[in-house]
Amino acid sequence: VICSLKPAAFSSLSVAESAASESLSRIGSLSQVSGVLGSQWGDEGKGKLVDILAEHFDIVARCQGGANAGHTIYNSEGKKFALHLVPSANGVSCKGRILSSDRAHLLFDFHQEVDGLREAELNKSFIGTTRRGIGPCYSSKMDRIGIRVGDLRHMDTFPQKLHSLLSDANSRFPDFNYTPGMLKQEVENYKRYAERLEPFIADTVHVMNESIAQKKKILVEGGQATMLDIDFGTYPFVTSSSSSAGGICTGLGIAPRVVGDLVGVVKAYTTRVGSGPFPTEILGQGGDILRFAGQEFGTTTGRPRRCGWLDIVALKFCYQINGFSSLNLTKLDVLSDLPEIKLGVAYKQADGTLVQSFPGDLQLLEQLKVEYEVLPGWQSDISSIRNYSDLPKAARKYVERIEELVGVPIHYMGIGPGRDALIFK
Ligand code: 2SA
Ligand code: GDP
Ligand code: MG
Repeated sequence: VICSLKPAAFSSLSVAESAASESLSRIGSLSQVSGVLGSQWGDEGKGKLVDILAEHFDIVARCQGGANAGHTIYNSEGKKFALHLVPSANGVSCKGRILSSDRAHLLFDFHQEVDGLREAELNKSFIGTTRRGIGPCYSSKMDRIGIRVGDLRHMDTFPQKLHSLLSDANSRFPDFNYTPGMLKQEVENYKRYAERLEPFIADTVHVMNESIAQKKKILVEGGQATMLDIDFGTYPFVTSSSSSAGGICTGLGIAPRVVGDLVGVVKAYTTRVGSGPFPTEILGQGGDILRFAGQEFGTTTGRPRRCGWLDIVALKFCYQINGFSSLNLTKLDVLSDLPEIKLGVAYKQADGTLVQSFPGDLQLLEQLKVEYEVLPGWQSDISSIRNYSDLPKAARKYVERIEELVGVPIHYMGIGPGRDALIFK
C-alpha cells in the first residue's frame, strides 16, 4: 500500500477553459473518499483521470497490485510519463509526500524470476503476466512467509526471513539456483534500501483514518481492473490482487462506510493483454485497426493488446460488484473513423439460452455466442470538442445507449490522451 500526498508533479493541472465550470462542479462534488477503478481488463485510461482529479484531493492512495500497473499520462506541455508503482517522475522531490505502508509486502528480484519460471511451467496455458513478480509476491504473502516493509526496521532478523523465502523457492523450482552469495548480496542491498526508505515508511492505516477524521480528501487509484480481480475476474487469467472495490478497504484499512463515489473507467471498446477469455474480441484485421488507432500496446511491457467491441455484459457485472456512481468513457476518439460500431449486449449458449450474468465458469464462457447491437459511427474528428452538446449525434447516441444498457451515468468522456481532452457531462 502506497499513499502519496499531493504530488507536485500533478499540482498545476488545468482542464480546458471552455469546459471549466462543468468540470469543477463535477470534480468538486466527488465525495471525501473517492476511487477510480478499471471496469474491463485494464488500461482503460485510469491514470489520465487520476492525473486530472489529483489536484482536487489531498491524498492519492494505491491499495493493491504493484509495478505491473502501467499508467500513461501527458502533462500540460504534452510531455509523456509512463508511471508504474507510484506517481514519482521527472526529478520531483517526494520527501515527506510519499508514504509506504509498513504492512506492504516487499517484492524481491527472485519473485520476478519465479514469475518467469511459473509461466514456463504452465507452458501453453501461460497467463501472460507482466513478469513483475506480482503473483509470487502475493503467494509469499498468503503463505505467510512474506517480508513486509516494516521488517526493514529489523535488519538483525531480515537475513533469516529472506533465507526462508529463498529456500522455499529453491525447493519448489528446479531451475531456481539459490546460492549463499545471492543471500549475502541481497541483504547488503536491502541494508542500503532500508536506510533510504526509512523516511517514507508509515503506519498508513493510522494516517488514512486520521486524515479522514480531519476531513482531508482522498482519491484511491486502482490498478488493473475488475475483470482481472483475483476473485471476480476470469480466473485463472487474472492478476493476484483484489482490483475491485473491496480491495480499497482491505488494502488501505479504511471502513466501507467512508468510501463514497467510485468512478468506473471504461474504454469505448475493449482491450486485454495476456491470455484468457475475451468474448467480444475482434480477431484479424478488425482488431489491428483498433490496435493501431488506439495505440494499444502495454505501458509496462510494450505487448500488443488484444482488441474488441465494448462488452456490456462484462460492464454490468463490474457495476454490480463495484457500485460505480459514474463512468468515465475513454478513447471515444479512437472509434471516429468506423462506419459502424458494435456493442456486445447479451451472451447466449449454443442452444439459445440467455446467460444472465458474466459467468465464473471459463468453459461455459468460451462456448458462448455474443449478441451485438450495431450503431452508426460518426466518422468525423471529435478530438477538439470540449462540450457534450457539440459531439456528433451518433457519438451522443453511442454514449447514451451505454448509459441506458448499464444503468450508470457517464460523467466523463475521453477524446484524446492529453490532460485537457476530457468532456464533462
Ligand atoms: P500479473 O503480472 O501477474 O499482474 O499478470 C496477470 C494478468 O494481469 C494482467 N495485467 C494487466 N493487464 C493490463 N495492463 C496492465 N498493466 C500494464 C499496462 C501491462 C503491460 O498498463 O499496459 O504493459 O503489459 C496489467 N498488469 C497486469 C496481465 O496481462 C495478465 O493477464
Ligand atoms: P491505465 O492503466 O488504465 O491508466 O491505462 P494506460 O495508461 O495503460 O492505457 C491507456 C492509454 O490510452 C494511454 O496511452 C493513454 O495516454 C491513452 N488514453 C487515455 N485516455 C484516452 C482518450 O480518451 N483518447 C485517446 N486517444 N487516448 C487515451
Ligand atoms: Mg495500464
